Amino acid sequence: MTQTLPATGGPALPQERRLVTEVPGPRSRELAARRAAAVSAAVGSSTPFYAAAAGGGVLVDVDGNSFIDLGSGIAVTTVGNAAPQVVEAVTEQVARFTHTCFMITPYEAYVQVAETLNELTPGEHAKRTALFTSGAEAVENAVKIARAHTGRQAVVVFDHAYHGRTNLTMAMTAKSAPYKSGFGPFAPEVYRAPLSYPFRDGADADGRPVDGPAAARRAIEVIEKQVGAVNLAAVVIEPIQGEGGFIVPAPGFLPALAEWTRANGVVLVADEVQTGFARTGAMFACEHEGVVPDLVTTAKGIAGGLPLSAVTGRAEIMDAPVTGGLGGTYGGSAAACAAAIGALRAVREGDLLQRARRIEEVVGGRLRRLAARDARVGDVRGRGAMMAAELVRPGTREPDAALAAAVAREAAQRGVVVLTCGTYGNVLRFLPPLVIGEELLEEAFDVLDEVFAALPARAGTGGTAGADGAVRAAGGDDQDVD
Ligand code: PLZ
Repeated sequence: MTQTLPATGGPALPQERRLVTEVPGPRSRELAARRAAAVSAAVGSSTPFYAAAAGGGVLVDVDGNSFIDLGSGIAVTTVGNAAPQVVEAVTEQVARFTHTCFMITPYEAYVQVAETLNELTPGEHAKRTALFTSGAEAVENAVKIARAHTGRQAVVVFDHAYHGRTNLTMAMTAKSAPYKSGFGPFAPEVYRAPLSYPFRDGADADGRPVDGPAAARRAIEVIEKQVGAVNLAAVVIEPIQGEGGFIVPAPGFLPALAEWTRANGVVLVADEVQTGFARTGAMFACEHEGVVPDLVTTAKGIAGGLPLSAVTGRAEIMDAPVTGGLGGTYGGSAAACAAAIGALRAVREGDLLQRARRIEEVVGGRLRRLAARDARVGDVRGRGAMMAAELVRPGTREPDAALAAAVAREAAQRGVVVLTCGTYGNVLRFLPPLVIGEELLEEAFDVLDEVFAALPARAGTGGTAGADGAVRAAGGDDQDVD
């Protein structure tokens, strides 16, 4: 059955869950067949349906089904899809000019975005910003800048880290399949330290719980013994890990690391690509612990869906590379900069920091209630509109990736888009657009409750499905859409 499609996206779309065909419907199946013949099989997708329009808290597919969106295109459409402020700013910009290349003929929007990020990122010191296109590119450039500033080469990253898919960032990303497997050799001088992962840290050799400061001591010991501060340009960390499983380090972990990097002249880079720009209920996740990084990488949410990324940080570090050393044809493109200016307007006009905090209450409450009656939910964590449930075999901490994949698949069948993540592929993550209506959000969790009730306790807990799912992972998570 075909439906008339809405002419535009944005918040004007009816804010409802509506299934008018099976999922995927006939038009999506047609597109899937064309895709199979045209698109590399190495590019995955999490949902089996094709998008036609999106806005507010919904995604509408080409068959007229309307899904509640708890993924925001992996934490990108924070201000809502096709947000009016973004659409207006981009439309106005592309009608004036589409491209000059900032490295050839500069323009005001780039400067304005830099000024804004300098003002918004943590710390009162003098700052500078450079703009790029993708999150991975921002991380690569942060490393280049830190190396130029320190004259050192080594980079420390953490267990479960995700920093991208380019050559340097593959080396920095922890998980092999699907991100790295078969793609080596990887960039040298990247070292991995243990993270603080409260759900899995347990106790130390003396039986004491590994709290934040203890986890930081453990990491610093590895860094000092295996790398040495004199060789170390940068420590790069996601203040809340994204793809690795929405891991919130124990309190005190980040501040202790920050103190150590400061004392040792090492550049602390906060990778806020996923956590940044209002997502966690603060403009940047570092703020929750009062940590002031030397450099911050941003992307995703900052431009309301257009490709833009940035490195922002201490002026003396940012100015260290030779002039012409940073850049790119599209870095800070005019349309993306206009979108970023619109997205920031949307955050302010919609009081979206407050919305993110409210979403934490609603989603956290729903997940804790689910965990209280279903032992397969081992841990509930996150901040703001970046919440997660880690799934395990009841009574253990053994990851249940197959269950996470089954929940996401079944939720999509019922009209709710839920993403998975985690090194073990067993984490459900919730990243709704901050503009989602509260009733719609509650409805999504009613559906999730139904899904958990419908999946018998033993379903999806068998054998190797988890690892298999990971190998065939789609963009950004371990869902298996077959
Ligand atoms: N740093 C913290 O979360 C992107 C992409 C997942 P790009 N994460 C989602 C996938 O399967 O590709 C991300 C991130 C953090 C860097 C990146 C990289 O950002 O814009 O995807 O390059």
